[in-house]
This record gives sequence, structure tokens and C-alpha cells, in this order.
Amino acid sequence: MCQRRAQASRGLFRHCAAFGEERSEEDTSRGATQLGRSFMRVITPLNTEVDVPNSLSEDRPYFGVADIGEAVKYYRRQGYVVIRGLLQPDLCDAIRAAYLSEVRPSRVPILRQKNMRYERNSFDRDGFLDNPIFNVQDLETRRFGQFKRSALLGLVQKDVARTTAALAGVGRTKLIQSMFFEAPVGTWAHQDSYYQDSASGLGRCVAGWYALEDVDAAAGRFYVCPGSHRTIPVLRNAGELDFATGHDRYRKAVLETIRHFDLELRAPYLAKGDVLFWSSLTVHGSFAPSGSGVSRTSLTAHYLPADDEMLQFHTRIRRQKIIWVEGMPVAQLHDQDKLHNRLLRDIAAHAPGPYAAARKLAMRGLFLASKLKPSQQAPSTLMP
Ligand SMILES: O=C(O)CCC(=O)C(=O)O
Ligand SMILES: [Fe+2]
Repeated sequence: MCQRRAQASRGLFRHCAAFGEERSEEDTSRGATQLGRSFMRVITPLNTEVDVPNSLSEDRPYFGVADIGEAVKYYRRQGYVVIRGLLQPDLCDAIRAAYLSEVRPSRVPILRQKNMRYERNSFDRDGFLDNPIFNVQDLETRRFGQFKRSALLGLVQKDVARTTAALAGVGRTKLIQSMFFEAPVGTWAHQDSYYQDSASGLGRCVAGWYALEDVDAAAGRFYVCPGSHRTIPVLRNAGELDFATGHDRYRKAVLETIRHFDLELRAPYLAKGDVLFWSSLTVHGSFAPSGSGVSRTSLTAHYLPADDEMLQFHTRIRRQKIIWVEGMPVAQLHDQDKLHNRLLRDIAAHAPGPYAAARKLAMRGLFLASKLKPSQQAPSTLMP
């Protein structure tokens, strides 16, 4: 299989991730032999180049909701799969419209994915939200009801419930975390397991990236490293790499691992309504933007088997409050409909320095305590 050409162009290596150049026996998605032609070349976090498909015809067709059996096989082998057209275009539009009318103009501090702080909206120079929202299920209903309701409808609908259950190999899943993105943000490469996974076995968490618009190749496309869920070790949230004191080292270690194992970075084309699912052990991230004026409006959601507890930072079981939305359990962490959580939000937003320092201290305490306790680490359930 062609993983990387040792030919350096402008000092950069080029990953041969283009659909047409791959020769993997593992890849049995429909139409895997039809070659794409033109791709956009983007720079990866390893300072290599990768060709990214920029239309449906340039990429694998992947699967539809009706092909769930084949999709599960693909997911087990590759650690990710794309289900095309899982979300109805009207619902994608409704979520975006509610974002524009309720969330975008708001000045209320909201918890953010990149730093877990309560911040007001911030926008890039094209006017796209560049501090992604953490946990839409925790948003205050009074202010953001339409956005919250429509986003959750998308994330828990029947076809999603069926797909996530089939991928996880269980009867029912629950939603444990979600995010909303608009601007390209260049998320560092990671395995979700480092942040959260199942206490019953690492790798049992399934996540989905929901494209709410056709995502341009220049808009910091989401990528995965196919097969990495079984070919590389789990990078543990402990010791030198622990979240409290070693997060930067962790980020470097993931890049080193990609280099060491010569992993491919693959960024499938995602049209409005397409969903990419991946395992909590699959290395993934998103590219930095390679153009301006383009957004990547999307939701992500993380699901566990309904009976599993959430393991946070490979360290502690984090119990969550469950609400039911359209037949799926949805776990909340910082429910903004509760007064005490809003008070905490206001303190955190008005004194971000002391709040961040207190959080850091609490994290250090958590990892220190976990060193003294017998390990709560779940075994890794590497998929066949
Ligand atoms: O789209 C991104 O930038 C990152 C999303 C992600 O890593 C996640 O939801 O787990
Ligand atoms: Fe992630």
C-alpha cells in the first residue's frame, strides 16, 4: 500500500491518501476501484501534503443507511466509516438557521470545546464562529431552545440510533457528548479515548461528525488515520502524558506515533447530511484552513453503549444526569437550565483566570489521587 511518497516537494512529504492511489485489500467500500481525478492538496500537521477529495465523485461512495451490515464491517477494519445522507437536508438547514438566529447574536458565555472555558462567541475574520460549542444538550433552553432541540433531533434520530448501536455492537446507545463547529479550527490529532471512553472497555465509544453543509476541502477538513484503532497502542492519559501536566507532550506524542507507524491521514468528502463515524481509538483531528471564506458547519457527537459508564481521562468514572430525547438517553454535564450551573458559569466567565487555575489544580489532584488508587483503567477492546 502506498502510504507516503519519499519524494519531497517544496520540502514537504506527500501522503498518498488520494482515493485513486490506494491499494488496500482491506478497503471494500462500494466502488473502491473507481478512481478520482482532481483533489485539493492541503498541508497536514506533520508538514506533509495530502490530497483531499473535493466532491462526491472524487471520493469513495461509502455507504447509505440501508448498507449497515457492510458499513459495520468497514468500520471494524478501518476504525471509521461514512454514512451518506444520514441527516435530512431540511434538518441541517433548520439547525444552521437556529444557530444564526439564536446563538450567533448571543453574548451569553457558553462552554467551549477547545479550552473548556465559558466564553462569549468569537469569530474568525470571515465571521465564522471559531470557539466551538461544547455539549449542545447543556445549553439553556430559554435562550437557545430551537438550536438545542433541532441539533439534538439530528443526533438522536432513529437512523442514528440504529447506526450507532450497530457500530458499537449493542442494542442501544446513549449520547454522552456533543460539539458544534462553524469555522475551521485545526483540532490536534488525538484518540478520543484519552478524554473520554467507556469504563467497560476502551474503544467502545463511537463518535459521529455530522456535516450540516457541503464541506469544502479548504475548510479545515476532518481527517482520520484508517486502521489506527488496531495498529497503534492506546496513548494513555497518565504519567508524562497526563492531561493535567502533559497535554502538550500528549499532542506531540500523537504526531510522533503517526510518523512512527506511517499512518495515512484521510479526509473524506462530506456533503450536507453525510456523517463520518469513528472509534474512540482511531486517531483523528482536523486540518488548519487552507483558504478563506469557507466554513465547515457541523455537529459532532459521542455515543456509548447505553449501559456503559463514561470513563474520563482514563482515570475516573464520570456519572452523568440522563434525559431522554426521542427515545435515546442523552447525558448532561453542565445543564444550563439549572440555576447552580448558571451561577458557576457566571463566576467562570467573570473570573476566567482564577477559574482556570482552580480547574488546573483540581485536575492535578485528580491525577495524583489516581496514582494512589488501584487503577480504574478499562481494558482495551481492540476490534478484530
Ligand atoms: O472537527 C474537529 O475539529 C474535531 C472533532 C473531534 O475531534 C471530536 O468531536 O472528537
Ligand atoms: Fe475527537
